[in-house]
Amino acid sequence: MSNLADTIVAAATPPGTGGIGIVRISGEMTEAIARKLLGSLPEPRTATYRAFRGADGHRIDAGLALYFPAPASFTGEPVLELHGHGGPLVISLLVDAIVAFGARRAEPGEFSKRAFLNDKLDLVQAEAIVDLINAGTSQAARAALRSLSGDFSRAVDALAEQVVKLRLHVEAAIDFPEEEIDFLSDDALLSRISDCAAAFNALRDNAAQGRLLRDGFQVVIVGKPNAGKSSLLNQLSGQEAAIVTEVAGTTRDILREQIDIDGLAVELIDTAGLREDPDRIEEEGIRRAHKALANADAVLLIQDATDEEDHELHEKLPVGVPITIVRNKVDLTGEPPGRLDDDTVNLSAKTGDGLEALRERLGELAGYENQGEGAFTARRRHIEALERAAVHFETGRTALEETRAGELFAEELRLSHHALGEITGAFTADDLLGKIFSEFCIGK
Ligand SMILES: Nc1nc2c(ncn2[C@@H]2O[C@H](COP(=O)(O)OP(=O)(O)OP(=O)(O)O)[C@@H](O)[C@H]2O)c(=O)[nH]1
Ligand SMILES: [Mg+2]
Repeated sequence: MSNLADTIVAAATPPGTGGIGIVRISGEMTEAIARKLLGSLPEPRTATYRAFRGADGHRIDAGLALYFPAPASFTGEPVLELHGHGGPLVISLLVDAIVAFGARRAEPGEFSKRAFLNDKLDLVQAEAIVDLINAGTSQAARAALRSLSGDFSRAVDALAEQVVKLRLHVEAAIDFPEEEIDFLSDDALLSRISDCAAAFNALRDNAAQGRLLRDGFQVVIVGKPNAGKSSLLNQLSGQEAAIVTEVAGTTRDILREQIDIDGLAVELIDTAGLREDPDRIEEEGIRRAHKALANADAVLLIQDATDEEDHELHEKLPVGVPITIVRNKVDLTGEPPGRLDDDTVNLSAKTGDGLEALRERLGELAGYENQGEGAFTARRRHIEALERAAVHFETGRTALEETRAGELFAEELRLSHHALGEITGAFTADDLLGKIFSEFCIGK
């Protein structure tokens, strides 16, 4: 991404109309631009009502100006916020005028990237801004806020420090080769190793929960035509989201509805009924159903309890994803609704009987425990780095046990520490930074 020396500008409020529209400027030229645009520099951190004027002195808008001198600003650079009227045209005219005064239009995530480069935020915190904005449940929002305030980063840093101390311990021992050392009889070392292993496990568990909170849990509903997939989607979501008819092959496209199970965002995906010899449109629907299956965290296989032959689909489903069999229409067969065994639920999508058992099953499958105040959000990127760090740690530990020599262990600990540093951005390659921030919106 581009030069830090540039002064950047973007609308900070979303496109469209609103009572207030905010334009944000950051960089070295901010003061000079403020003088031209507002006539003079406003008092720092004080809302000041001003006219916003273009290069030829004409008024573009008027509103509140807020000036934050460096380094006490979001980006760590001089920042000016202009709170004007929230119309797309007036905002774009204001941005044009600021560009004419010498600023450049910001790229996606560029304000947050500068905050990161100026040590205002670490990477986890920068990502948490996006997670907070996009949070789908109140729990996810609170967890994102906890990541933003540094809870996750502190946990990662604490683990990294344990790894470093362990490495220093090992290296100190290697540095005195004249003393015959047996690492495996060094009790202090062994207890450090097991503390470290426990800390890895605890953080991995928390981060996995954090990722669930952020990304939600995808549940794909499949089954033969007319089994009652769309009826189930409607019942679970409490809305008439999907069309339900007695015609086999009603649903042809993918339908998504989000529900909340104990604070976890669960995305339900209704699909076209799977069968041989479909028509052209249905064929495309079935192709999409298979695609949705490939990304599923769990599958609900809906069977019509009144139809004895409805059983052969099971073998065609992807392996490695938990499948729950939902025997629907028990209002017609007279079977009792509820859990039959671990992965079979009897219910009626028409009356709603047995639905609670299915919700309970979904909660179990997600493996989500509502941790209340302790939770923070995490991303796939964090989980992957954490896994790599844990693998280095375990590889080193095994090497130590097998060779009784510390060198390999020390090297693996160095790599483990490095992987942990990628999470918060202590060690991060430029291309990764570019990738992370380009996923942000412009103005963030
Ligand atoms: N009695 C009874 N009828 C049901 C139940 N669930 C669904 N039905 C009926 O079964 C028919 C098909 O339901 P849908 O929900 O459209 O089934 P689907 O699996 O989405 O069907 P396609 O989209 O065609 O693949 C409709 O007439 C529903 O009213 C149930 O639990 N009991
Ligand atoms: Mg349907």
